[in-house]
Formats: sequence, structure tokens, C-alpha cells
Amino acid sequence: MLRRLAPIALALAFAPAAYGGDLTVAPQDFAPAARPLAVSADFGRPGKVGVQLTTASGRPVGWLARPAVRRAIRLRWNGRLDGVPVASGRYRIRLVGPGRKLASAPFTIDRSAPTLAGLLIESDGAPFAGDRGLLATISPNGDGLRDAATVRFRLSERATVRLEVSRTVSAPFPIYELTATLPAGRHELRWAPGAEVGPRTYLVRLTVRDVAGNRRTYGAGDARSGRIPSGPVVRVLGVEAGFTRDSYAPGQRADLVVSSDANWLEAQFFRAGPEKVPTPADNVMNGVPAGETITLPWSAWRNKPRRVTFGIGAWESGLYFLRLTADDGRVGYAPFVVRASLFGHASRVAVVLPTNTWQAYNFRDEDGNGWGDTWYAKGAQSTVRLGRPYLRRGVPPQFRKYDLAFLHWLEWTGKKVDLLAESDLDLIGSGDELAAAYDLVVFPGHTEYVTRREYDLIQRYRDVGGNLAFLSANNFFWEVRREQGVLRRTRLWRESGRPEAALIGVQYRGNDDGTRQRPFLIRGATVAPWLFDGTELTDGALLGQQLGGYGIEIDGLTKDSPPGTVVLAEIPDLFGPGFTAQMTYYETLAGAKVFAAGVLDFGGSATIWPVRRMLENLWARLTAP
Ligand SMILES: [Ca+2]
Ligand SMILES: [Ca+2]
Ligand SMILES: [Ca+2]
Repeated sequence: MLRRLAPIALALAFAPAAYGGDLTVAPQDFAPAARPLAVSADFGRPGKVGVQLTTASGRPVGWLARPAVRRAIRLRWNGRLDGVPVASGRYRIRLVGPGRKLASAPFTIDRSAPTLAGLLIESDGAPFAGDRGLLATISPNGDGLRDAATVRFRLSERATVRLEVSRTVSAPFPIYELTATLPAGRHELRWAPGAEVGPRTYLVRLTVRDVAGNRRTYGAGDARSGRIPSGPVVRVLGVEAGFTRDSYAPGQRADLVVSSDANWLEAQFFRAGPEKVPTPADNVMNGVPAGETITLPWSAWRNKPRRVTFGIGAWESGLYFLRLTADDGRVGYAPFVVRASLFGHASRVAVVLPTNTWQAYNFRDEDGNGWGDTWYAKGAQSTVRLGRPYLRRGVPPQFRKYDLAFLHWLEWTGKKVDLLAESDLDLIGSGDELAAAYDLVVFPGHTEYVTRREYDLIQRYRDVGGNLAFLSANNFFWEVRREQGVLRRTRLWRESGRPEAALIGVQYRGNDDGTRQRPFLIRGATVAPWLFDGTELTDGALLGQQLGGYGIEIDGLTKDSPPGTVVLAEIPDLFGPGFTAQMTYYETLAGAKVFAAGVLDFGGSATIWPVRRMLENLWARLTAP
């Protein structure tokens, strides 16, 4: 831009051979918001010279520099006279000597950024339900229906337009950019991604810049400003499917809501955990079939969601999912818990999946503003709606990393448990009832968000002697309120006088997103030999080096930890001095036995040696009432 402008400014400069110097004024299109105006001139000999701003027709407006004796002019002007901005328009810079005009050069002040009027986005084909002016649904599978999105607008002046398509977390991450220099008038820009672009919403931000450098951006740079949409959003549709509840009893009817523009879908139920095949990606669920494949004709539902009702079989309690495969190969998963018909009858062990935390970390953007409907989108909201399909084709966040290995361990070692969603705990009247049904309650995953009722229930269960195992970290950290299917994050339990360590043994100390991970150092082989039996682990031995260590989020003892809490293993100073991860165990006079892993990813290592043996040992001790 500058390279092109500079010769123009020089060419237009009025440079009389006589006294008056080689006046230059740049840039010729001057945007005070972008950069200052540079005025320079050299004179052969000192003389009294001032620099005056005039209108294009030569009427004086004011002085940039009052007349004084000088050999040269070198000034930068910010577009203000006596602090007052000079309006947009055509002007001249004039050098003025005693009683004469020496030289002058024209330029323009442009204070207005280009605008995009009538900004909207459309797909190729009929709108999908919910599409509106700034939201268009596409399905880039090459079938001719909604394969691309077109942004339309009327540009107010000649400008460079940059279109940026971004996925968002707490900031936009561009995945596609397009830049075009366009004249004033109506235009359209198109985004036709390949089929590899994952299903989710994408923010389309448009930045327009005129020749002078004035710029304006349409589309929010963060979730807080994204509450009021100012730019287009594209929703890439896959097979979005979610059951309206996260848990069902055998024989119940289950409603599934599906959005897809496939011609037909194949549906099959699976049970997660028993399978021996590896799960290679965060957007894949594997399992063993729990029913036949059924084909759902879908051509009547290509423009709107459809509700389909299924009957839950007489299945054992576990984590199940419906896998939907479209005719073009697109896949969606709809996971749900099958709980026991009668709590505690088939098994005296309950395993509670972290269903609240799954939804808290679910960046599914249902309202279509381009930002995830979670407080983790930063600044957008303090609520999350339960029952939203999970973002990555329906797979719960971090399921593969933190949850799957423990399900494998249960199934591969033949453990029978009652699997529960957190909402199922509402079906149990009291901690005493819970203790009557179960000898052990396991929280295998990251159970960060719990309601007051859940906290009370588990605390009472412990108080009357119920055994607990926490295989992750940062558990029971935030209080959430659940109202009409929505979780609202309120405050930290430790700030309302209920520090988690008093229940769990340890509590959250820090998070470094997994930057530093190290193996545990065994500390408790002498005081708790039962846990390490058969592992050959002794005090001072390392645990987890084959994984590259543990960490991510870590817990440690506090003054609130129950008396007699022992450290079984620790990772000293993992996140710096004093930030030590601690695996702990305590027993109470009432007979409760409570284990806590102290790192986020311990349950996620359930199938490796010697962790699987430690879990066997833990199981043997904690399933005994
Ligand atoms: Ca302008
Ligand atoms: Ca399509
Ligand atoms: Ca949103």
C-alpha cells in the first residue's frame, strides 16, 4: 500500500525551483486513525516559513506550524488543530513566507472506515431450520445441497475486504482466509470448504480497509462481544444427535433429536467399554453392538430436526451410544447411561460418570453466534444447557483421555457395576439410602461441577461409612445449580465453607494444561501395602513413567484433609515449589475408606501395568463394606 502511494504523493507535490523547497505531503489519502501525515520540505537558505492547512480552494483553515525562520520542514501531523479533529475532505498543505505563498500540495483527510450494508450469509439451497440473516447451515459433502456459503454485502467505498473463517474456543482460530480489493457496491464472497471441515459453527469475520487505512471489523473477537452478533456464522452440519436425557432405565422410551441433511441414516446401539479395538481420536466412540442396524429414511428431514423415539432394551447398566451413519459417511454419536432398574441390586458398586463436567466443557454452539454455549468460552455466559449433543460428533469432551480406559478396565476384568449419570443421584433419597445400596461409589472422571444435593448426598454417604474412590482430580470444585435442564455455575465449594479436601482427602491445587507431567513417587508402600501388593512398587519407586508422567490438574492435602489421611504417592513441586500432586487415602471411625488419585489422568491409565493391579487392590479393599 505505502509503496504504491508514495510515488503518487511525490508526483503531486508542488516543487517550484525557487525558494519553497521540494514540498512532500504523504500519504495523499490521510486516515488520522491509521498513521500521521508527514510533511517535509528543504530550503536552500534559512527563511521565515509557516505550514498552513487550507481547503482545496485555498481558504486558510489553520497552522500546522506558524511562520518561523527555518532551513527545512519535517513535521508529522495527527489531523487535529488546537486539539480539534479536522473533518474529512479535500485540503492542501501550503508553505507561507512573509507576504507570499511558496508551494502547496493537495491531500485528502478520510476519517470514515468502509461499511458493509445489508450483510448476510446464505447457503446454496434451502435454509436449515434456525438459519437467519447472519447464520447459514452448510454440509460440504459435494451432493449439491448446501455445499457452500455465500456472504453478501454492499460496500460503501473502495476497500480491501478480508474474510476470515474461524473456529472458536475463547478466541478465534482462523482456518480460512480470503482477501479481495473491491469497488463500492454490491458484492459476494463464497466459502466452499472440503468435507474434512468438522461439524460445528464457524465465525466469519470481515475486515474492511480503505486506501487511507481506516478499518472496521464485522464479527466478534471474543465471546463477550459475541453475545450481540455483528458478523455471519456458518454452521457445518454433520449428524447432530442427542438424547433428551443423559440416563435411562431398561425398558424406558428414549427421545433422540437428530439434525442432518442426509438422505438416509443407519442407526445402531453399542455398549462402550468391552471392545478391544483402539479408539484413535476424540471424535470417535467404539463399543460392542447392543442391537441390530436399522435404516431410517431421512429425505423428508433434510431441512429440519426430527425427534425419533427408541425403546431402551433390557440391558445391563453401562455407557451406551447410538451411532448414526449417513449415506455419505458422516457419523454422529449419541451417548447415554443405562442405569439399573433397582439401585444396588445387580452390584454393590456405583460408578458415577462426570456428566455435568462433560456438559461444562461442551462447546456446542446451539444459539449460532459462533461461540460455544459454555462459561469456558470466556465471558459469554455462566450457564450450560444439559442435553446438548457434544461438539465432536457427539463424543463427550476428553472421553477418550480420561474416561474410556476405566470403562475398559471394568469390562475387561469382569467387574459388574451400576453406572450412573450425575442426574441419577437425584433419584436416591439420601446418603443413607445410597449407603444401603452401595458399598463403593467411584467417581472415575473429572467431576468438577456438582450440585448442593450431590455434595450433600456423597458427604452423608461418607459420614455413615460409605467408601469412595476418586480417580481424577479437581473434583467437587464448583457448586452448580440445576434448574430446568440448565446448570448455572455459582461459586467454589471451598468459598462457602466446604473445602473439598474434607470430603476427598485432597483438593485442587493447580492446572498447567499438561505442560509439565512427571511420574508419581511412591510414598505409601509401607503404610498402605495393600494398594501396592503384587506391583513390586516400593517407597521411592516411580509410577507412570511409560505414560510420560501424570498431571494436567493436580490436587494436594490441606489443613482440611481428614485426620490420618496418608500420602500414597506424590509428584513433588510439579508446577513449582509447593505445587505437589498427592494421591491419598483415609479411613473414618464410621468405616468409610476414601481414595483420591490427585491427578487428572489417573483413571485414564487404568489399563496399564501396574495401575490395573493397583485398581484391583483398591477394588478388593473398598468393595468390602
Ligand atoms: Ca473511508
Ligand atoms: Ca451438502
Ligand atoms: Ca453460542
